[in-house]
Amino acid sequence: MKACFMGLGYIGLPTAIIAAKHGVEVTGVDINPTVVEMTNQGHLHIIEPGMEEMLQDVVKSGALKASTTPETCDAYFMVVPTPFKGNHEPDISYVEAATRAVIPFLKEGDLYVIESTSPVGTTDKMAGLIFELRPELKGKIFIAYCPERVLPGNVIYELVHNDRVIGGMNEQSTDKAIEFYSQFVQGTLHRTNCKTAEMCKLTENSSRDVQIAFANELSLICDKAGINVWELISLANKHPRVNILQPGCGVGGHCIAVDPYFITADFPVESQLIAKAREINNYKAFWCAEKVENAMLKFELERHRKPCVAMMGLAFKPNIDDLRESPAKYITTKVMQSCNNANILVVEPNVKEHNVFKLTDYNEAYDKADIVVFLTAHNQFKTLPWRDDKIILDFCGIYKKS
Ligand code: SAJ
Repeated sequence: MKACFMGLGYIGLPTAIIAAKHGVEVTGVDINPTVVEMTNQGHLHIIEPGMEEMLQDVVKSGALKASTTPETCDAYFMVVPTPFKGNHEPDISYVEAATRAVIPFLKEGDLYVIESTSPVGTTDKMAGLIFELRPELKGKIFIAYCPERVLPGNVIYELVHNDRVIGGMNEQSTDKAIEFYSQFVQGTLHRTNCKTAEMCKLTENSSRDVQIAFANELSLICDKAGINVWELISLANKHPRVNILQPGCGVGGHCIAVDPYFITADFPVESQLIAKAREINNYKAFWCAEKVENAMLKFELERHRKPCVAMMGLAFKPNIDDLRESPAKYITTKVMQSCNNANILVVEPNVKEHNVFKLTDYNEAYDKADIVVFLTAHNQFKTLPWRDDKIILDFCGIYKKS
């Protein structure tokens, strides 16, 4: 079995590696020549614990090779990004480009799978494109949608052990895709059609976004009411049927802050709650920035000097180095702009250097700052003792009980 993975990013590369490890002959394709070169040299261009050793194994054994162009295989997987455009409309141009690139190689009996998070109807659209250009393949190839569900940082485990949803264009396509994934997935493979599988991925991430929005809304209410939101949530969660998530400084990353828009763009009238959740989670970041700016103003009025402010964390969630769509980065930028960058110490212990922010060690920043703003709940920050001589704005629950 020869498989071609179109896209060697955070999902495509690990999946290609795991498939290669399980006996599939894999060609990994990426438009970025640096990614291709690094992969062929056994260097991982993404950060994922344990993955580089696996990459080296499969490159050495010849089970995986990378290229900037596809080649003839038996199965083709589209694992490219689906960002959104300025107006929050999904942009499926990468999926389309990847599909166009493999169309000339398709032959009878092949499997074509989309893994990229996609708006409902994308698989049908791509099938239309394939059969428009290769009408002789109608009814002769297998087409399915199979979204990934892995959590960055835990990819090796989750790629193998998570259940997956597999939606074929017809029963035979679902069978064929299940046959492929069974080679390395130990979780249950659940059958459905492609539209349901597409919507399932969007539903999973929208569900989490809505639940976080509820926690963030509670945090705004509690701030006004003078209630510790962390204590409140922990008490409410003692109810056997209540399970509230944690508030933070907003929702970031390339999945939960993006995917709900794929529903709201296509179903604007029906998706009221999903759209509102996006608004609340975006607003939370704006609200945090305003809180910091107000605290700085108050400090200056009371003490007749400008405060030194430590912005603790830039990553979009704890204990990672990923800054994509990060609310912490947005808040830090907004606060820095409000004071012409004066006296702001930026801290991100998981990143060595940044081309925009000058980074300061977290102990040093905590020590120097008059106002300390906790944006991301990194483990390192939890070791810092509470200090009464500082103004602490804890947006991510470092000191849940204080
Ligand atoms: N967050 C909160 N409060 C919480 C939990 C998360 O504010 O209680 C924030 C985080 O700080 C972060 C954002 O939400 O800014 C998203 O983080 P996350 O850990 O919830 O999710 P991601 O984006 O790393 O990964 C998600 C996962 N989806 C679900 O949990 C439903 C993952 O399984 C998916 O594979 C991934 O999206 C994806 O690729 O779609």
